[in-house]
This record gives sequence, structure tokens and C-alpha cells, in this order.
Amino acid sequence: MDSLTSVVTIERFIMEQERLHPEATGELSNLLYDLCLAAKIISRQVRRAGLTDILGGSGTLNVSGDLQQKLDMFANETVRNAVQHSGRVCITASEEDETPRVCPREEQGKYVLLYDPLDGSMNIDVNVSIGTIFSIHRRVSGQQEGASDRDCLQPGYRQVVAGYILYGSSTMLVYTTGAGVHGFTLDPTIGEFLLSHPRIRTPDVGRYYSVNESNWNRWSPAVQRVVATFKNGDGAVVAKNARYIGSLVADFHRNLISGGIFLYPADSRSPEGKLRLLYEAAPLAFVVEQAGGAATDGRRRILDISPTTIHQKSPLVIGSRADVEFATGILAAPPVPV
Ligand code: AHM
Ligand code: MG
Repeated sequence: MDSLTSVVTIERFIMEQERLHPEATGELSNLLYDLCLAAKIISRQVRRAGLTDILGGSGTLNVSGDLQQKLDMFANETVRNAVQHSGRVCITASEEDETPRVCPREEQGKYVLLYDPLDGSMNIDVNVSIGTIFSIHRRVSGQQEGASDRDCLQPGYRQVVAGYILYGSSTMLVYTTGAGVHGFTLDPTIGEFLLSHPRIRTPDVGRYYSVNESNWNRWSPAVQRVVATFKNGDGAVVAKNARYIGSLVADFHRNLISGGIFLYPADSRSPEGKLRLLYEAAPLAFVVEQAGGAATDGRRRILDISPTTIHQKSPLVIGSRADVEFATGILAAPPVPV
């Protein structure tokens, strides 16, 4: 039996963090508790995915053209329902919703929630890890004018919280408020997230490179050079092992803990890459920077990009600092004239 004194629940951890900020009103902490509840509900449903008729495609397309899975929609609603009437959030934007959802005027709070409800959902049917990614901003609209897209279209450096929930061999919640990165593992027997990975730091140089190499022929020569260097090694760069799950949260989490670089570059079919700036790139960039890593779009720091549209895509190069700097050095260099 665990001694309760050595167990730090996420509630206790959040409360202790809040005490460090006497000006805090508790709203952000409560919003995090709301997300924990959503995470537990989604986790329970993911664990039962093979057993219930919720499994399988619903036959509809989301705004980016991917086939939506039923569990995607369940997760989407669960997160929205957990926060919508809390009085803590004024607007939510989800990868699965065409447009942001404005909370009822009288219930609009001071935070903005952006999320990818079930990232990697094409992996559900084959029992591979998936995840939820979230990003919280302060609202910028006034109470009078009401919440709008403007609240969602903020650069990543303005995030106040970002994190993800990984439904893997265990369910983990990892988040940052800008004071380091902390990971919690769900103990399903008591239904609590327990602090398991305090102050996560990612190695400066990674062991792994993660990229969908089937896109090779659609990449620029610069991207090909970066990937070939990670694969084969070259001078100061030691060859790495390849690891690619095809679930961003799972690939990102492995590289965060073990060290590595994940790339989803632009290619001739997807000139902006595949991943979404607001729901995927920016929150994970905040997490990785807080763990000592880096994230760019190949040229710019992800957190400095000002979004112009809700579902904007961005190339993503993210992970161990030295590896990201090496890749960005090549990708940002002007092309050599032929
Ligand atoms: P999703 O948010 O619709 O699930 O799509 C994003 C997923 C990421 O989890 C993953 O990194 C990527 O798509 C994989 O794409 P690909 O199959 O092109 O390698
Ligand atoms: Mg996604």
C-alpha cells in the first residue's frame, strides 16, 4: 500500500504551484482540473475502444479532409463539455470543429482553449497509442465585444498552459505553465493522476529521428540532406535510430524522454506540412522549450509565429535542441544556385 505522504496527486501539485503565485485566482487551476476530468473520461473510452461499437470510422470528413473516427468526436465533445459552462473559458477551437465555439455570453471566462481531441486517431483501429493536445491562452477580447477568432489567433509564446494526454501503455498527462514540464501517470485503480515525471528535461542530443520517410521523393533537397544526415551520421552528427509511430503525441513523448527529433516538413503535396499550428505545433513547442529542447518550422521558432487562420498548418521540426538547431541551420540556408 502506498504511503499517502509520498504520493503527489495532480490536484495537490497544481494547488502547490498556485500558492507560488499569490495573485492567482484559482481559475486556471480549475481549468486544469476540468481537463483532467476530460482526460479520465476519454482514457476510459479509449481503453474500451476494442470492446464497444464506438470503434471505427463514422464516414465523415473533418475540416482537414481526414476521415473522422467516432472516438474523435467523443473526445471532441468531452473536452468541450468539460469547460464550456465552467465560466473559465470564453471560446474553444478544436481540430475537429470547422469554426471556434463561443461560450454563452454570460458564461464567458478569461481563458481560451485550443485542442486536438484525439491526435493520431487513424491508429485507433490498430491499438496504437493516441493522444489529446491542449493549449490555453488568456483572452484578448473585451467582455463588451465578446469572444471571437481573435482570441484564438495568438502566437504560441503567449500560451499560459500547454500539454498533452497520452493514451499509451498507461495514460499520462504532461503539461507546462512555463515553470518546467511535469508528467503524471493515471492510476486507474484510484482514478487519479499521480506525479511520476517531475521536471522533465530532454537530452540536448537525441537518440532517435522520427519522420515519415515515404515522403522522401516529395521533399526538398535540404530536407533530404537533413534526414540523410540523421540516418547515416556525418561529421559531428552521430547516426540515429529511426522511430516513427505515426501518432504525434506518442512520437513526441518518446523523444522528449529519451531524446530525439521529430520532423514533419513541407513537401510537394503539402507545402505547409500536415500538422496544425494551433493544436499541435505550438503547444508541443511550449512543452519542448520548457524541457530544454527546441521547435521550429525549419526557419522560425514555432512560438514566434503569428497565426492568421484557425486551422493553419505548419512544418514542424521539434525535439532535442542540438538536433533541431542542426536541421534548422540547413533548412533555413538559402538554396545553393545550380
Ligand atoms: P490527426 O491529428 O488527424 O490524427 O493527424 C495528425 C497525425 C499525427 O499524429 C502524426 O504525426 C501524423 O498525422 C502522421 O502523418 P503521416 O501518416 O502522414 O505520417
Ligand atoms: Mg492531430
